[in-house]
Amino acid sequence: MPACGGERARARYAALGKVIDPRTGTELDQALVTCFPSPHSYTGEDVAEISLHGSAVIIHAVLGILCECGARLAEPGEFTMRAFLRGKMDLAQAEAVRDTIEAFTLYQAQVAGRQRSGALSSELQPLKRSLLDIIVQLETAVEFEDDGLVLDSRAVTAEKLVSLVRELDRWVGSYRYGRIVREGFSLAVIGRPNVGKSSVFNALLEQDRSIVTESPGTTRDLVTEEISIRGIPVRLIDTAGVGPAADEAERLGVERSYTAIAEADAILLVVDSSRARSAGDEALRDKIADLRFIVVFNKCDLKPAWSAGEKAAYAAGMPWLDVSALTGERIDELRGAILTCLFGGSRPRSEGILVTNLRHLRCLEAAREAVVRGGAALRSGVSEEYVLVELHESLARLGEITGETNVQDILDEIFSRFCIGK
Ligand SMILES: Nc1nc2c(ncn2[C@@H]2O[C@H](COP(=O)(O)OP(=O)(O)OP(=O)(O)O)[C@@H](O)[C@H]2O)c(=O)[nH]1
Ligand SMILES: [Mg+2]
Repeated sequence: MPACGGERARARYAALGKVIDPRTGTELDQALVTCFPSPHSYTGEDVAEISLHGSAVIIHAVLGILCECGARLAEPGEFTMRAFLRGKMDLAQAEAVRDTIEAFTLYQAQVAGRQRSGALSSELQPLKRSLLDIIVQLETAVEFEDDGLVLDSRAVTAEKLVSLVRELDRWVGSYRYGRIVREGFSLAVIGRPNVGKSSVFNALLEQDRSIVTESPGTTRDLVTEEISIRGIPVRLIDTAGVGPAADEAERLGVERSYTAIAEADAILLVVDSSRARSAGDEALRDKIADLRFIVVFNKCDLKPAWSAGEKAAYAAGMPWLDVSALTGERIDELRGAILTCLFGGSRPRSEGILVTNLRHLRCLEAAREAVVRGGAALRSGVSEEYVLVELHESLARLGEITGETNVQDILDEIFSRFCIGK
C-alpha cells in the first residue's frame, strides 16, 4: 500500500499529506489521499485517489510529476471499462455510469442511478429465465426423444413463445419514453406574428430571455434554451412569427421557423385568443396537421374572440388550453399538457421497465425477432433444432445487453464515448 505523509495510509481512510516535487523538494500543495486496495475499489484493482485544491496549475504540475514517475493519463471510460472487465459491474451498469455523468436533470440522474445499481440487469432475468426454460425443454426433447419424458407439447411451447414476444414488445415499447427521458426533446413555439410566442417561451423558461414588444416581427431568428419540465430536458425554441414578411431579414426568419417546425419533436402553436380567427390561423394549423402539437390560446386575460367550440374545432383533436403568458395563468398546466402530449400521461416512473439506451433497444429488437422466427419455425413443424438456433440467438442478444456475450467492438464503442478518465 502506498505510503502517505511518512505513514502508511489506512485502507479507505482519507489521509492528509503534502505533495512535494521530488526534483526540487518544493511543496506544491496539501492533499487528501485515499487508498482503495484491491478488490474493494471502483475497478477492483489497487486504486489511490489524490484530492488537491482545485487549481488547474497545481493539478497540471502534480499530473506531470506522476507521469514522470511512470503513471499515464487514463483513456476515456478506462476506469469503468476496467471495472467491467474485472466483473465489478455489468455492461448495462457501466453505460449507466456515463448516463449519470451526463444527466442534465435530477430525474435523469435517478433513472441512470437505478440502472447503475443493476436494476435493468435484474429485471431482464425473468425474461431470460423464461427463454432458457423453453430452450431446456426443446433441448431435452431433441436429446431424449424416445425416453417417454413428459414435456410441453409444441402447442404449449408456441404459446409460451407468443407471451415472450409480448413481454419483449413491452420492453421495446418503453424506449419511446426512455429515449425522451435520456435525450430530452425539442419543442418549437410557433404562431402568427405578435400572438405572444416569445412571452410563452419566456414564461416556460421563467426568464426574460426572448425580446417581447408590441410590434409584430420582433423575433427574427431562432432563440433556443434548455429547460427542464419536471425532470425531462427540453430544448425550447422561440421562432419568428409566420406571416407576410416586411423585409428580407423577416423572410429569412420565417424560413428558419419552418425548419424548426420540421425538426422539432413537438410544437406549441400559439394563437392570440383575443383576436378573431383568420385564414392565416387555418393555414398554419394545416401545415402542422401531421405533427405532434398543442394549441396554446394565449392572452386569456383579455376579452375572448373565440368560443370554446371554435377552439376545440381549431385544435382538430389535438390538446388545447387557454393561458396568459402575461399573468402566468395556467402556464404550469401547460407544462403538464406538454408531458401528457409526449408520454400519453404523466412522465414514466423512474422505477419499472424503461429502456433508455439505443444499443439495448437494438439487442431487444433482435432478441424479439429471433423469438418470432423460432415461433414460426415451431408452428411450421420443422425439427426442434431449427427452433433452438433462433432461441439461442435470442438469448445471446439479451446477454449482449449486460455484456455476457461481449464483443470487443461493442466495448470500444461504449467506452470511447465516456468523458476522459471515468
Ligand atoms: N394581454 C396580454 N398580452 C400579451 C400576452 N402575451 C403577450 N402579450 C403581449 O403581446 C405582444 C406581443 O408579444 P410577443 O411575446 O413579443 O409576441 P410574439 O408572438 O413573440 O411576436 P413576434 O416575435 O413579433 O412574432 C406584447 O405586447 C406582449 O406584451 C398575454 O398573455 N396577455
Ligand atoms: Mg417573438
